[in-house]
Amino acid sequence: MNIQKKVLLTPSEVRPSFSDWSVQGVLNPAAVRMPNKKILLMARIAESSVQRPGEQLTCPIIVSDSEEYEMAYQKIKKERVLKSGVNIIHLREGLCRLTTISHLRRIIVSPDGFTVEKVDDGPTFMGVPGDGDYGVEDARIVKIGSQYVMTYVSVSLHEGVCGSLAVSKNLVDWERKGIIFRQQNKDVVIFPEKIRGKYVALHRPEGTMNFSKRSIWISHSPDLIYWGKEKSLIRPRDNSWDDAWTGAGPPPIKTKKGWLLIYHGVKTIDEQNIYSVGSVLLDLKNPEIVLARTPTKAPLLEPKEKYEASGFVNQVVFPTGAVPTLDGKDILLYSGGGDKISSVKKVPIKEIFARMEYF
Ligand code: MAN
Repeated sequence: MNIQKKVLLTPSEVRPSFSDWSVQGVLNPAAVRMPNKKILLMARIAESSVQRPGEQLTCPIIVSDSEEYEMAYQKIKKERVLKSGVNIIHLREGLCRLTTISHLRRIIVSPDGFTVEKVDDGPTFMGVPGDGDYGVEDARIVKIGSQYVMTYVSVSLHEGVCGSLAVSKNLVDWERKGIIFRQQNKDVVIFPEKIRGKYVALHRPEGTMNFSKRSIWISHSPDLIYWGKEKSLIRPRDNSWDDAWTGAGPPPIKTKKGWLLIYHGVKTIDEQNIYSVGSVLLDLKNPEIVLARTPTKAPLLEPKEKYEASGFVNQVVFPTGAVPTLDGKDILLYSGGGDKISSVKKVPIKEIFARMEYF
């Protein structure tokens, strides 16, 4: 597929929150078109604090719920570490800790979607105790009526990994509404309008007692806060690029043919997780009906660019924002690459439809 693509931001272009911290990733940006036609991204900035060799690990934890970004440092003795990965540390007592802490930062992009015009100097939206003590990650933004609705992953001391919600009228001031999908849950996206009188979301329970593989679920709500009437909808498929687990990408886009959802699917080869991208088409009136899906034989996009094949985490293309171009012919797909950079790809909508298998 011949598509226009570009790395939008790399860690060195983002100022760390504290002078002795370093930015490891500017990744997984939410994207929404603003009234002035420019595009706003809310990217996840993953940072690490300085580790002093020989000492115990220090793990930052947010301790202030004011607008100050105030940290304490939990000290973890090396003997407590069972297994330490690039982005996560498993402790002997069964708990885990992250090697980075993330906040969300606002970035303004030109109307054509390809030029970064401004990056905020410091955190725009960060965790607070109980809502991301260990950070906030992987936002998605959707406009519902006159309100912007942001879903994100909150990683908290007592609540673990949850799907949380904040709303805004102006994309500057956000009102926190708290956890909407309790632990363990990620990749929450909300449809841009009510369907049959209810708000509809897709989300991905992580599970702890796993009887099934992790998949994308559908859920309904009268008010965006209380969710129910749930079921698993878009599941991993055997012998496919998405055979390990699936998770929603950006919020679904309304098209004449149905709701277009771009999602990520993972395949694990020799302990290496490979994050690729596919799409499904859901019925406009009843999104529980899947009309079409990218076939099992090949994804729509694979992590084949250099900045996706190797990064902070290798083999990852992870779309989180999708904005139609002004002429409506293409989708500007904003993704994280290798858990390190943010990229944009201009994908013709026709191509996405042509590459799906219709049921
Ligand atoms: C996984 C990865 C990390 C993320 C944690 C917590 O380990 O997705 O990037 O920080 O989960 O959400």
